[in-house]
Amino acid sequence: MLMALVLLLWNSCHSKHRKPEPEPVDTIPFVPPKEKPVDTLLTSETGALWINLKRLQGKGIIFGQQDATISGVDWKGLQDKSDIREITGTYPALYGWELAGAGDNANIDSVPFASIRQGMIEVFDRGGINTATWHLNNPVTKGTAWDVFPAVQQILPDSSSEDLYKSELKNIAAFLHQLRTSDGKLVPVIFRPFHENNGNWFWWGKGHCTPEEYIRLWRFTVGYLRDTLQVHNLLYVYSTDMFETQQQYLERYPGDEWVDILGTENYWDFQTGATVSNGIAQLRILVDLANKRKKLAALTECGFEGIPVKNWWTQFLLKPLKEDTIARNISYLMVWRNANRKHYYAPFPGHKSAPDFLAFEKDTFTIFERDLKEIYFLKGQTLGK
Ligand code: BMA
Repeated sequence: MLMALVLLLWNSCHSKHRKPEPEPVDTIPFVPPKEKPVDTLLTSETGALWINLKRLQGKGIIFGQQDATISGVDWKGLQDKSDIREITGTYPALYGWELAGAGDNANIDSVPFASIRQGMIEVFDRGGINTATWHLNNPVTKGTAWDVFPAVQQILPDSSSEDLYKSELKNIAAFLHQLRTSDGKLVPVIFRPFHENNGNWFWWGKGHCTPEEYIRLWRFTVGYLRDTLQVHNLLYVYSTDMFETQQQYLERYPGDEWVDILGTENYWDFQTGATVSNGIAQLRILVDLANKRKKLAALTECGFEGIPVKNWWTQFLLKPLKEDTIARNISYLMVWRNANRKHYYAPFPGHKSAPDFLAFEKDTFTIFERDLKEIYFLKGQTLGK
């Protein structure tokens, strides 16, 4: 009897210590990283923005437009005006700006940097959010961002044109350091360099640099801005164009410690009912990846040029997003600029989608500037450690 008990005990202890079966590689447990921004020395307003965006997750989607106060259909130049406000009475909550050309008087779309600076400060003072793209000219050929000569390998540290690239970063940093309000606060910016990285139309895109080169470029850019040039008012967005799988999305991902927001850009899938579910499927992957990593997710560019479908805003964009329990957790979406009567992505007074856009704005799930509350203040919460 005693012997049987001893044997039983031995067996059970022993089996507990049996060498576990090796885990198949794809089930290695995922250890979520600590919740902290890329830059732990963020200014308090930038840190508050990051935390408050997290608090807003799932409560609504922030709506943005590129160049919202810089140009509209039939007008140009920074004004207290935006086509969106003409229709809804409020500005978008998020404003996109183009920083390529920093160091010169004007950006690549001929917008003076003095106006960009003033506009970004005004946005901050009104409680809106600024985000910036950087269609940096090809640093080697001096062609545009669309000149796909493979420059990345030549601008990486220890390469022939390293200094050229560093001087571009110094220009960007100088601009960002000057983004100060009258009471000395630095304006936070959600920075989205080297976007649509899986497309082949930019010099940093697929086919013009390897994933390893892209990743090195990204890490160098962030490290140089943050640690060498001491820029502490940026949140960093990594963004692809359309993709199909997690693996594709992550092909050029530089790692969790280098990214705050996971973005994607998709102009196609939301245009017709036939493909909307593809767009939603990608956002589901994005939100899932972001949540696991304690990051944010965003549809960093989308839209329908000319908005030829009159109920596009509520039926093709908002409805599918709102109805999907996962995709609805993206933090923001941004449509592109209203440049002229051919190239525009938001309605203007008299446009056939204007009434639907008004309904889109009135919906409780969209966040425009008047709906944003104290995004730069923290109430009893500090940055994650
Ligand atoms: C593109 C177009 C161009 C512009 C570029 C960078 O999509 O709007 O006219 O130069 O973005 O802003």
